[in-house]
Amino acid sequence: MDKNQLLDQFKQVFGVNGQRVYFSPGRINIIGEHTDYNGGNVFPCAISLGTYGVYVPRSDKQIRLYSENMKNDDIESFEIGDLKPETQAKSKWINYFKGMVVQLLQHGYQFDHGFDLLVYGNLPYGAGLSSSASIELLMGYILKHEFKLDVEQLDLVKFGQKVENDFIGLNSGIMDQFAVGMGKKDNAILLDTNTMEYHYYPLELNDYIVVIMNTNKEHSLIDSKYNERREQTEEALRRLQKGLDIKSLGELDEDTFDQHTYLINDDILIRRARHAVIENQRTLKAKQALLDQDLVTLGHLINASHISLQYDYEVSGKELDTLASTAWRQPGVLGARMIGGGFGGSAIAIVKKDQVETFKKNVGDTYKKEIGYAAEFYNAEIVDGPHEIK
Ligand code: GAF
Repeated sequence: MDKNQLLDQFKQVFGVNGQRVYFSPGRINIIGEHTDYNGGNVFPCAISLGTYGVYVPRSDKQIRLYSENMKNDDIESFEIGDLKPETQAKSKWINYFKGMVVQLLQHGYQFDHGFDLLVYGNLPYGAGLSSSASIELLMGYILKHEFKLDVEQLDLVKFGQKVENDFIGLNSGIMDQFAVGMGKKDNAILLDTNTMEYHYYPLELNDYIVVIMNTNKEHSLIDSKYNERREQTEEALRRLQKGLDIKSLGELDEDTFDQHTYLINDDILIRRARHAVIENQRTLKAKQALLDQDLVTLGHLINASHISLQYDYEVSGKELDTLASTAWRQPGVLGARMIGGGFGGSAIAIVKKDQVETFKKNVGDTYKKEIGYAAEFYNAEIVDGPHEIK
């Protein structure tokens, strides 16, 4: 839907003209998966698929929300000051919006009136492209601008993570909200989640582009083993701390880790922690490879990331493995891997521009044959974080 269609739809739903239209991106991650809650590095970018919001103020204290993506015509609403998450299944989607209002209220920000908001996402839900962070930061950005709040963008990012942790129940790290909130056109962001230091690096891939491959297997991280993985790496860290003076797995290099696995003394926990440690090292090497324009090495690191997520971290699955391994066999492919939490969702591949169409056809055909339904492909366009659409 373009801006005019969104405004038309707003008029039809709310009976008045929408005042402003906002956009918040989704994200991909070049490399650095399941490292963000282990004090490691991540290397994500914001993408042009995301969430739109059409806004008009109200004179009362109601916040009313309508989603173009829900399969019903219900307008959901809540009163500013109502701090409890929605529990009814049909209303739960508004918790990502409501959670952000609650976070801001809890941090002392005030809203003297409500508003109507129509939202529309072209980011497939459950596709591992961070539709939830996109929504949280859309709401944060709208609130900041409409109510002229003196709040740093980085604080909105942190509030978004708190919404996931405290309001939704997902013990996620900060990567998704950071990538969405701090996104910069044509750049990947290297974030050290230990120190929160970050740098932008132009994603210069010359004759290559990033292709997003959506398994169309919806994943819900809440129902998945995401929180369990986090507990496992935390337990491995506690055991390592008996002999090592470290605060996170991200502080370890490969050799030190290998010399101390006896402290962990559990095969599964060792594999989980090994992924976190080595993936962090891979992420730093990938940043260097990008700087050196050594795209072949970048591709190898991306492939190694998938293998580690598949075998050591065990967050992949038949669908993601089929996409990655089929992609690896195609001409003009430098690397491919699953991204995000896993168990479904999306993968990425770095593909030579003039081979992209053949790539999509070949991978699409094999996927359909092996999995039984179609995957979807998008060319990734790297964009800025949340903004108003003028
Ligand atoms: C999900 C989480 F929300 C992120 O914080 C991150 O841990 C990611 O999975 C895995 O790298 O997207």
